[in-house]
Amino acid sequence: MSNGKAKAYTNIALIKYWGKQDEDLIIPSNSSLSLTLDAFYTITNVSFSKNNQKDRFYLNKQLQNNQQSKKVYQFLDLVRKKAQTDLFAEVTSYNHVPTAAGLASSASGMAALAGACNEALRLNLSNEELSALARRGSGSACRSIFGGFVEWEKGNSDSSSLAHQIESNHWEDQLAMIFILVNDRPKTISSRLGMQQTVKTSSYFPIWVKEAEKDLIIAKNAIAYQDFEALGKVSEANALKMHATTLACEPPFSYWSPDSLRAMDEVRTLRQQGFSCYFTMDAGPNVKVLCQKNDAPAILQELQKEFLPSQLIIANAGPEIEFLERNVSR
Ligand code: 2P0
Repeated sequence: MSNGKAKAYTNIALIKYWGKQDEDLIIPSNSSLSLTLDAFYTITNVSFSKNNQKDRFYLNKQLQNNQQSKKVYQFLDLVRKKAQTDLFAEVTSYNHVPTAAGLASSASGMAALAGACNEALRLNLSNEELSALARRGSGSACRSIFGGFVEWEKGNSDSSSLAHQIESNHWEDQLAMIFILVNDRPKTISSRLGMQQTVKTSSYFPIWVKEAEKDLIIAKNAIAYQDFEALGKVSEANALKMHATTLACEPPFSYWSPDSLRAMDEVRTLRQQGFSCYFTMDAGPNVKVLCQKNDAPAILQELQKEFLPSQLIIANAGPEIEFLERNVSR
């Protein structure tokens, strides 16, 4: 039996990943940039044993059915091939996401699974190699291997599409992200499907890819100069461009709910009042507000006038993946 355990933190993209050039290998059409956060994480234990008759996946103590386990089982097949083993696995995962947050994260989940498999099967992968492996589970997971600001270089092959940390002199420690949870219903279009639809049918997609590459350069410069306004501005603009692609799909769709619009409007109003804050949004209705740590209490206080305390969560920059245990007996 061999056992491995890892803890990985979620990340939120400031320059988004949206669209794949290779669906099977999960190679994106554009490079992306994210901030790893401390507030949400996954701890995963995996044990490969000849006593297992088949793969099993438990999430927060609940045994998941085949449909819910599909991505996990596909990932286990991949690592078995890599490690040249045919042992089945039991995967036990705990998602540390505040209840009703609607933020179940494939990024931290797949990164933790990749890390746990690396330990259990003694793959001895570097963090860069682990990033490329995690990517095969879920694209955004490759960024959760690293802490702070992270760039996922799109690359053009299985081994060249991976993430790395961006040197920032720990500037990320001065930033914060406030989550506005506007809706906890399960999303109707998964990000995987939303991207597919966009690549296939959105006339805005080719423009998106070009814009995202330009935005990435602006964001990296902003990080290099520790220019918060520049980083916030390009992040907000990039999120809006990503969401614009969905409106140009056939049929069109949107991840926004009425409350998302209300939250975005609130951020713009706060800015007009002199608060330095910018929003971003992913493949769901929640709105995330990027601000500087020193300003976070005052911005939170303003947001509390519009939203319930239970709808607001503050996150700070988070660390790289942590390997918790390894136990091998043969
Ligand atoms: C991102 N998202 O950069 C973008 C922005 C959602 C919107 O990465 O198909 O769950 O497994 O590679 O990683 C979510 O996409 O998709 C995502 P797959 P994933 O964070």
